[in-house]
Amino acid sequence: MGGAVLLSLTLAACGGGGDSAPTDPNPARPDTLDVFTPGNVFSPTSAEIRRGDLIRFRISESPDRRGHNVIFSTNGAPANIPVVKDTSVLRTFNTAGTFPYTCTVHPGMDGEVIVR
Ligand SMILES: [Cu+2]
Repeated sequence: MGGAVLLSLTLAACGGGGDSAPTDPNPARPDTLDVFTPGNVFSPTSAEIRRGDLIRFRISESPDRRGHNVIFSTNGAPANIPVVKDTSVLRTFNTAGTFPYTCTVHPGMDGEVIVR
């Protein structure tokens, strides 16, 4: 009995392999969409989701090794993300609208989230 519990805990801790992203507590709903930073761009540049869904910003090391941030510029947007690298950060969008954001480390590195 106790051995079975220990085994399941061990398996849970090892699950996911190399994916270090935070675990979605409800995989069916809401949905989570990944936005990557391949170089000094956000991809996809324009991410469309439904209200209540999440964006997982998968922020990698930038070519200049400074990392990236995500700074929103409109009301109703989730909290900004400070400069990070090699990290995934989840943000929930509970308000419909278009939410542009920028990385202030790299001028011109812009994106938007469209919430239907
Ligand atoms: Cu950047």
